[in-house]
Amino acid sequence: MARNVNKQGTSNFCFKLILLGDYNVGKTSIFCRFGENEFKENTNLTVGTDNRKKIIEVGGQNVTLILWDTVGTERFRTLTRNYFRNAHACLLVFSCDEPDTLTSLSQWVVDADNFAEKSLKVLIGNKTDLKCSTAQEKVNAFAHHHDCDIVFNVSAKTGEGITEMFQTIARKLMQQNNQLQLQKNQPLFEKDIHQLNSEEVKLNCC
Ligand SMILES: Nc1nc2c(ncn2[C@@H]2O[C@H](COP(=O)(O)OP(=O)(O)OP(=O)(O)O)[C@@H](O)[C@H]2O)c(=O)[nH]1
Ligand SMILES: [Mg+2]
Repeated sequence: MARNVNKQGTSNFCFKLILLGDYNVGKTSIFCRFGENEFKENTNLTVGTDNRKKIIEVGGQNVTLILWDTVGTERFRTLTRNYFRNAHACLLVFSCDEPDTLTSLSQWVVDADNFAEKSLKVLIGNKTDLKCSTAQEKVNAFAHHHDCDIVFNVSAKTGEGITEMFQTIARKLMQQNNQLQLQKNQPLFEKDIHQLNSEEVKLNCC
């Protein structure tokens, strides 16, 4: 993945992405693959939230992605809702070897629609290195029914599809941002650009 910042070390776009889905589907593993490009066989159940910031290059432009990991366990659900605020994309993760985890994503879609209304909805089938028991037709039908904008199959373990996924999400968000700028005739992320240029980037800038 391209990580170079431009000459000034600045980025013109800043997007907040949030990982959602049942426990054990691999949210933290995707998070670690994104952040450190590593994978651990034995992860602990996530009990809080964490975030990682990374600047990637898309079409010659630097884009800051801030990825938030959340906990999938039902009893922490209300806590997770606090992290939806200002999210540009909700990454809805299921495990392709456990079809039930796709079904239960519909509850997370309700939260995404309620708490991150205008965000991009990205459906992600993780663990493609395992035997996949979720039919692609079911995945596509789910995406269609729930208005998901993009569908990906990835493996946090092997890294397959991960780079392409974040590149595509960033590109799509940049396109949306440009359209909004054209409509409003002003940069949507002016505040973020200013913050990033001032070298006082706070992780909660988005
Ligand atoms: N084979 C395989 N195993 C994976 C993959 N991604 C995650 N795992 C494993 O699945 C288990 C759960 O992964 P986590 O990343 O902790 O899942 P989570 O969604 O963060 O779970 P919670 O924090 O409990 O919500 C771990 O044992 C991981 O090693 C993958 O792509 N392939
Ligand atoms: Mg986790």
